[in-house]
Amino acid sequence: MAAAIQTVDLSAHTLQHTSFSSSSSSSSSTSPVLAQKQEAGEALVKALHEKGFVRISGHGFSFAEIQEAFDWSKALFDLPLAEKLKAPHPKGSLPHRGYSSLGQEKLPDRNRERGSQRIMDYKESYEIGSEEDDCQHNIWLPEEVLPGFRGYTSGLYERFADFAKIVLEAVALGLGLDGEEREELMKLGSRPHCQLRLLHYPTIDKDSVGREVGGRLPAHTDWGSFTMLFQDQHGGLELLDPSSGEYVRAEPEEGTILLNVADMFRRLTNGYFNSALHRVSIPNRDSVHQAGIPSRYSIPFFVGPAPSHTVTSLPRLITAECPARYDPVRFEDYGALVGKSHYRSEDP
Ligand SMILES: O=C(O)CCC(=O)C(=O)O
Repeated sequence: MAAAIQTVDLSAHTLQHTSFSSSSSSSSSTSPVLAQKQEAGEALVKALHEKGFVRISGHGFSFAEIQEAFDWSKALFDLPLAEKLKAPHPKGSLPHRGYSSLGQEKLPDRNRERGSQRIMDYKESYEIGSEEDDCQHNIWLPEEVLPGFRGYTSGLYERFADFAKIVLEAVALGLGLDGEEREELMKLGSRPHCQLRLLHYPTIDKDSVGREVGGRLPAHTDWGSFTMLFQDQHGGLELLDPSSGEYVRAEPEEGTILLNVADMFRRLTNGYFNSALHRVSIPNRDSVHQAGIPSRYSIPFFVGPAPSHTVTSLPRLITAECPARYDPVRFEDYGALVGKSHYRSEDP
């Protein structure tokens, strides 16, 4: 396994969150806060270019907030299946909302072993969007099934959305963007069109490890702009390091959010940012305790542009050494193409 994942501290951005544009930054050389923001923005850009993933500290989420989010997630997945199915994700890929039971979503494995019959996608999930989303409406459990869940998770969505904007501002600063190019970058995070996901990977008993179940989530890239993730203390997430060609284990680290680049960010930057291939794996059977592999919870927030937005590479990143690599793409067309292969549209 390759080196540890770099951490970038964004506290200068979160503590002093002001509307900032580099065109109005004449005082940046004299203000220590602006200098810190610039430094953090550049460090973030460097990590997203070299690796496509990074840990973020100074994000402003308290330990208690993160714990509360996991408590709600556990309360949800502890419900009997029949209750969870009162908010069913539809059979097709859209709307990408509500509860998906084990095996309902199947990501095609980008690193698939030929002929393998093993389950590589072993999880249940609940997808939540903005209450303001005009394209996909939420699918909620009846309030009495889990009182407070809707209110809590809607608030969590907004909390993540606030932070997503801060991340984009930091990236804009790090890339030295202003004017229209900065606006194009900011459009990669459309507040009502992101997605909060609660994920639960159930316990895997020792006998099934490697025989029936080969992994928890197959290797894939995300199709939005970028993803921010909290995970519990049970690891398993791995990201491909493009420099070494090896997977890096994203060991849980308290107080940090893991951020990975997704396909729209790669396209906007003409491939300057690496869209991170990642997976959730399981250890070899020999190293697994008799009780099996414990269940795992994670909470990703997928940041994306408005569905109608067309993502075009920034002119400054199209050069003689790096000619245009991607055609402009409407986000909903791209998402529909990718999403179709993830969800079965028929009953099993
Ligand atoms: O659970 C994780 O750590 C990763 C989740 C993920 O990659 C996804 O939901 O696309």
